[in-house]
Amino acid sequence: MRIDVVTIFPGYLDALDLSLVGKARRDGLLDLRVHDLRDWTTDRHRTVDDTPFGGGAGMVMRPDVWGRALDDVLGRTGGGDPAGRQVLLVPTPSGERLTQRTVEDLATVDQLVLACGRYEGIDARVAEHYADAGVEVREFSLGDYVLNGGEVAALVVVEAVARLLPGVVGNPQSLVEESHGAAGLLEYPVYTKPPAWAGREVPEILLSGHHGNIARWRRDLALERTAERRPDMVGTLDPADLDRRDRAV
Ligand code: 6GU
Repeated sequence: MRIDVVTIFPGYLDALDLSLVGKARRDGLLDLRVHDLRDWTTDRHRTVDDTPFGGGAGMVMRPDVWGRALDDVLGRTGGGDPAGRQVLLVPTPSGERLTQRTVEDLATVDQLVLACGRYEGIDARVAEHYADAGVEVREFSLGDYVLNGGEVAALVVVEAVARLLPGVVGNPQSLVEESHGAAGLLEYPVYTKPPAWAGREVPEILLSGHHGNIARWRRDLALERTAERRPDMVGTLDPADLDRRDRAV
């Protein structure tokens, strides 16, 4: 998969050289390219923003600069059909909430482009223009709080998507039982050695070697945790699926 990130702070994305994402890049599983938006400016000051029409506080990012950058990165300059499915992702606190379901879908596309806005955001015509040109455009938010720009959201998307690409996570089984996975529950608590620490013992059942009882205990705790911490998620569970999974442990 190819992922392009366009930002005025390319250094923010340096962390993507590290850990599993860095290894995926070096192994050729992920073609990640970070671009400086100012490379597409034409004036001496390398201006990317201007004052908002209609008045108000702050600055808005100019559509002409973004248009040149995105045409290049999406391969829409110099003719020729761009290959495959392209998704333009625009991080913004006014977007749709990003979920694991969306991330799973994004992991199947050929090219993801992240357009990181700063200030009060990007001129609204940019998203409309690329949607009209046949690019899937998704404006997304991480949650109900405000960040200064889209760079942290780009880090989030790259990491969440990259770990779903074939070969990136060593043991694919670790993708199966996690929070926000197919069961629709938060993950159960986990423990490792030593069996006693700070006066606390690991739950005895985990040392019993009885896999059936352990699976039952883990499912009970996942249900309890989800009900306590995320009552909103409980409402979305399908009772028939809950029963089916309950009978399976
Ligand atoms: Cl995606 N961008 C910004 N600027 N703020 C956010 C966000 C995104 N998600 C939550 N807050």
